Amino acid sequence: MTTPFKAGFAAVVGRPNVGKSTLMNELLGQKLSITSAKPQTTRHRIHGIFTAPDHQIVYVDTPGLHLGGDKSINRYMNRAARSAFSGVDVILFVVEAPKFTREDRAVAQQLEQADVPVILLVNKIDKIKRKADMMPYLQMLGQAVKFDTLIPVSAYRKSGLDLISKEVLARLPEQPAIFPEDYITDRSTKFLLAEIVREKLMRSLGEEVPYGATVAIEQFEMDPEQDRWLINALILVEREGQKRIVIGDKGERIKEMGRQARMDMVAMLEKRVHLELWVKVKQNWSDDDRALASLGYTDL
Ligand SMILES: Nc1nc2c(ncn2[C@@H]2O[C@H](COP(=O)(O)OP(=O)(O)O)[C@@H](O)[C@H]2O)c(=O)[nH]1
Ligand SMILES: [Mg+2]
Repeated sequence: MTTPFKAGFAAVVGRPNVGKSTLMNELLGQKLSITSAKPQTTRHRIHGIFTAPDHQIVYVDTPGLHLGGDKSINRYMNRAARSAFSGVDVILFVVEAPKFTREDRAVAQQLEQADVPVILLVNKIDKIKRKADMMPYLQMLGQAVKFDTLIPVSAYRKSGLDLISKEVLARLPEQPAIFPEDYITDRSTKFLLAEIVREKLMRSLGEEVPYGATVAIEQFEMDPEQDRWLINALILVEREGQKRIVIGDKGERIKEMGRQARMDMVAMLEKRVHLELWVKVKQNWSDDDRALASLGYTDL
């Protein structure tokens, strides 16, 4: 007798910077969602699809739920995160050991209303040097969070990942695959390319600029003569000063970002890539609903 096929959605939620995107990429065994040490790197909801012979798990990575910040983009990100609470089969609530901040508590409170099981993932346990320090932390979490099961994990060490998929699978309904088996995401290649450039921006720039910057892919076509992709990416910033910072001294910074982005694009497209980066000032794009929509910040 063959086992029945199981499929469903698992939302990955939590405050910014706890490692949601890193975890999803590790669970997929593929880099799909961009990550950086800066909070609010993930701005959109993105599906990561994992298909096995007898099941399909659709992970839903979300922007971190955050307090403060009242621009259109903050509202957009919180909306995108909250919308993942419903219409899923299980919620993976990620926190980072040994912390539990005001923002974590706010997420925990929102999840009390969730009508699907919550699996609490305690990530970054590689940072805990003494095992004894974990006990009081886990006890505190037991008081503060309503969850079905708790799994300590480390995305860095790839520990606990098997247990996550096992626990998710146990909570998925029997039904056919939701997406065709060769799908890895619900997002377009163009979207993923823009995200790659945005990751390099987030990683390479100082505190101020990243939140004022976004990326649009203006050209993405095959150059048949050279057998390579031609990609033009436009980096939008909010002020002249930011443009100078992005470009860097003698264009060094943008050159280095372009080099790193191109390498990721080659890995993703499995073909040679010619990438050009441009920087343009567009004031207030992050607090302008119309500008956001034209840049792809539309609710799904
Ligand atoms: N030490 C440690 N750092 C991690 C781990 N997982 C993620 N990080 C780091 O935490 C930061 C935030 O990760 P990211 O996935 O972008 O967080 P997100 O905002 O929740 O999606 C990045 O610098 C990651 O490299 C982990 O297991 N251990
Ligand atoms: Mg993220």
